[in-house]
Amino acid sequence: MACKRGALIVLEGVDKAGKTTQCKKLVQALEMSGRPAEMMRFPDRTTTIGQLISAYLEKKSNLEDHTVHLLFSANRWELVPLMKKKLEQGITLVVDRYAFSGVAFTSAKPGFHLDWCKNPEVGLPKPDLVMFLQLNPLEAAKRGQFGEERYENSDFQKRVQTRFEELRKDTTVNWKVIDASQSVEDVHMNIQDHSLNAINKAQDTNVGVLWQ
Ligand code: FDM
Repeated sequence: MACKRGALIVLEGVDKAGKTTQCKKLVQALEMSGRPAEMMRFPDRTTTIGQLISAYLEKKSNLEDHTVHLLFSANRWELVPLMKKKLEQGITLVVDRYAFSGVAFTSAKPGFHLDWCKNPEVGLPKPDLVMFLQLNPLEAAKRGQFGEERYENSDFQKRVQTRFEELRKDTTVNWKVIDASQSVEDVHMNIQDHSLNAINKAQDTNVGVLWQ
């Protein structure tokens, strides 16, 4: 490796847990401390595949459930070359949702098994750290109503939460659970600590391979 690689850091969590706010704050803090960092989010709605997904989420189109699962996965795969390049350049990537959302959301639908859902994600770059922003449904409700997009209802979100719990049992992934009911600043400090650790550890290792 010519320079020390960046770390792949993922934030996952239920709706209203503050993932996007925290991703932005983390990138800002890393940059301020002289560590190159960029934010990414999945789905990335800017690509051709991402636009299909976006129309589906906005309920402007309907897609068969297996098909949309594979599109979400393809949307990650199409960005892998760019992600690898940036990591090699020493840029830390802070990612808002990743394969874990992919598996948790689809497997919350009737008739979907976790293993089938994981399959297309096998081989993706493995995050050095996955932080799960934990917020109970009552706290989440206090933060406002659900929006109008697909999946934004409490019954479905509860099933998604259960699937995330299942995924967090996997010790091959470096999960950290963050109490998202704390203040934005306290959550940020917590996230920053874990991230600095992961960045230091990642520097001298190769990027791992997810679920393989
Ligand atoms: N989602 C997100 C999936 O169903 N599969 C995936 O692979 C990913 C990354 O899409 F409801 C769902 C999760 C959420 C929606 O919303 C994306 P945001 O607000 O853009 O994160």
